[in-house]
Amino acid sequence: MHNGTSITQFIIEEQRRIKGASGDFTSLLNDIVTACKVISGAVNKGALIGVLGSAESENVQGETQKKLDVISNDVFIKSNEWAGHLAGMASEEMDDVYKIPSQYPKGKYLLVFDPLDGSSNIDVNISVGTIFSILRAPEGVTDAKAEDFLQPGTQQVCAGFALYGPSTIMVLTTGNGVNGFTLDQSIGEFVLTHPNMKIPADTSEFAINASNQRFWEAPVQRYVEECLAGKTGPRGRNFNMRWVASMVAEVYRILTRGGIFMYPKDTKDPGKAGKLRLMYEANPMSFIVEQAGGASSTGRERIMDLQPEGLHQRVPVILGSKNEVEKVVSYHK
Ligand code: AHM
Ligand code: MG
Repeated sequence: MHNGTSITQFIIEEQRRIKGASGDFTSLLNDIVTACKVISGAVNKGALIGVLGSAESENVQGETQKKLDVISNDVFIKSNEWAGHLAGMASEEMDDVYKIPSQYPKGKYLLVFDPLDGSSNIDVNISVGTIFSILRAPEGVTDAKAEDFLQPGTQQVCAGFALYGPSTIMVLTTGNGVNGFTLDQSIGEFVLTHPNMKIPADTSEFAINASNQRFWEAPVQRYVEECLAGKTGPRGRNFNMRWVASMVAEVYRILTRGGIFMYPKDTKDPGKAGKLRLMYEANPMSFIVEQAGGASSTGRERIMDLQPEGLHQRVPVILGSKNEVEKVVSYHK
């Protein structure tokens, strides 16, 4: 027996505070939690059940899919299509909107997700995770099209991610702070272990893929150079650096001890504004980070204010401890 609050209890108690809530949202969130537990199990068993390695297919962005990318996407669809809460789903691993099959009832929410973020790390046994965002379907829409999903991040009803690391952790926000839950494998339930997570406003830790340095713009060059100069440089203190190449792991670290994460605009591929995708990476993570007291920007504008132009649109991402994000933004002015 655990003595803490289970995620089920937590979600139901949140629902009670919302007047007139039908329970639809609670039930949707429960299905998402179940999907994450299934994915956690598959990730954990890895080579034992033959799920590592490439699926020998490509997704819409031309990235080679891993077997676990495809499996996780299927798990998310199967867990969430049947219950009648959704008018459509969209994911990193599917070119177009996933229509709810005709035999199932439709609902008022839209679900967008990255089924397995950081999948380049799967085969080397480094943390990966699932990111999701819930939006409301526009009034009267039961069979959502791509344009119905293109709502700014400020419209998100809920955002969360599961992190499959040494522990499996679920981080959630519904716009009322951020809470973290740890999966107790012995009872198969997430238990509230990190209530009201807050990102410290200041930090001496930054995360960026330095192999792209020659492609960065001047403001990011300046910021990183000043951090690297340490105690005798303009910042007057030493900075530490981390790069996991799993956004879920970086954001969790920042929620735990602060930090700044950057996948900025660069000139590596002039056709791409950044690497990370707005709808199922940048927006949900921005919602979580802001709810924990942090900030999130492209360097030029608040990410959650962006009007999305496509399901798989890429954006520059600079997020984390507020004062550092604001410093990088000020260098862009
Ligand atoms: P993915 O969704 O295909 O895994 O890509 C997103 C990941 C992020 O988790 C991470 O921050 C970034 O890509 C790492 O990119 P890089 O390999 O260029 O350092
Ligand atoms: Mg991803």
